[in-house]
Amino acid sequence: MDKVLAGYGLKEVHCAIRPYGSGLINYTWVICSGDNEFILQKVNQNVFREPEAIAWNLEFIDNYLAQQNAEYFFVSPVKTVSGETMLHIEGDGYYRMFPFVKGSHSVDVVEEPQQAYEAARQFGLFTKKLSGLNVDELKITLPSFHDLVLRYEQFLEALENGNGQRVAAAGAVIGELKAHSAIVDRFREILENPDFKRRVTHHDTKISNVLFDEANKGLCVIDLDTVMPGYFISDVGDMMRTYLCPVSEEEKDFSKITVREDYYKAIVNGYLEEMQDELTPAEKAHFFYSGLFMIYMQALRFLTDHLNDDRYYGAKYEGHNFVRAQNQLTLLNRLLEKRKILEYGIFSHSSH
Ligand code: GN1
Ligand code: MG
Repeated sequence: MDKVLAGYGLKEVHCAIRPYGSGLINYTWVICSGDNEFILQKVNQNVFREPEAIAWNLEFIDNYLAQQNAEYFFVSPVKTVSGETMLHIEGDGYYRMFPFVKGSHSVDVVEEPQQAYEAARQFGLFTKKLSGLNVDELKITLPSFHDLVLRYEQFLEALENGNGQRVAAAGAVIGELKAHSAIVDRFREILENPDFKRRVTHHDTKISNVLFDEANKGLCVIDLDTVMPGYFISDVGDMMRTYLCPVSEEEKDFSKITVREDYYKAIVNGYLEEMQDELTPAEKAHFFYSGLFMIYMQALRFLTDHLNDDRYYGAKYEGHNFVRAQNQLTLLNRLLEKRKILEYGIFSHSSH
C-alpha cells in the first residue's frame, strides 16, 4: 500500500485506509488523508486484460465532456505524481483513484422508487451527454461482456465440459434456462436491427454506482471501467435486475423474490426523462425486454460459473453460484408473470 499511495504523492502513515463496497470483481478502498478522501481501486486483471483501455476511455470521455458539456458533473480520476490516469506497479498491478465527492453519499440497497428514478435519470443523462461522441473510438475494456449469444454458448460449453457432478445435479435448472432461450433469439434480432443504436453504455448500473447529494438527488455516476459501446438494454436491464426486487441476488429464500411495479415505473420514467428524444421507437418498445435480457444473462453467467467450479465469481460457500443462478431464474419468472401489466399495461412506453 505504501508504494501505491506514494504513486499518488500520499504517505501511508498519514492515511486511514478501509475496504469499501461489495463488488465482486475489483478491490476497493477508501483512503482518508487529512481532509481529503479518495476511492482507490485495484483492477482485477483476470477480468480486465487490458487495464490501459480503461484509462484511455476515462481520459477520452473526460476530454470530450470538458469541451462539449463542461457543465456535466464528471468525477475525473486523480492523476499519479507522474501525471498518469492509472498507476501501474510492476509485478503487482494497476490502480486508479478518484476523489470522494464532498457532500455525496451512495446507497447499497434501493429503498424507495424515487432513488430508482434518480439513478435511472443519471444513467440516462450519462449516455445522453456522450451521444455526440463516436462510440467506435472507445476501447473495448471487456470484449463481448454483454453478448448474450456468447453467454449462451458458454453455458452450453459448460454443460459439455464442466464439472459433471454439478451438471447432473443442476438438471432441472438447466432445463428451465434452456426453455427461456427465446430471449437469446430476440437479442440476435436486435443485433441485426439498425434502429438499435450502439451508445456509450455504463454496463454496471447497480445503485451503489450512483452518487446522491444531501437532498437525495442524483449527482453523477461512478465506476466507469465497463463504459464502452453497447445497447441501452444493458443499462436499463441491469437497473431492473437490481432495483425491482426487494432482495438481492444473494438471497437464498426465493419466496422473498418479487417484482415491484412502482420501481419499474420509476426506472422507465427516470431513464426517459433524459433519453426520451434519443431512443428510437424500436428501442422504446424494448424496456420490458431489457429486464429479461439482463436477468437471464446473469442467471446464465452464475450457473455457467457454478458448472465451471466457480472460477470467475468465486464462492463463499458450497453451491453459492448455484443459489445465485436460481435466485435470478426466480426473478426472471416473477418478471415474466407481470409481462401484461408492465409491457402492455399502464406503464407501457412501447409501440405495441
Ligand atoms: C460483477 O464487481 P461487480 O459486482 O460490480 C460483474 C457484473 C455482474 C455482477 C453481479 C466485470 O460486478 O457483470 O452483474 O458482478 N462484473 C464483471 O453481481 O463481470
Ligand atoms: Mg463494477
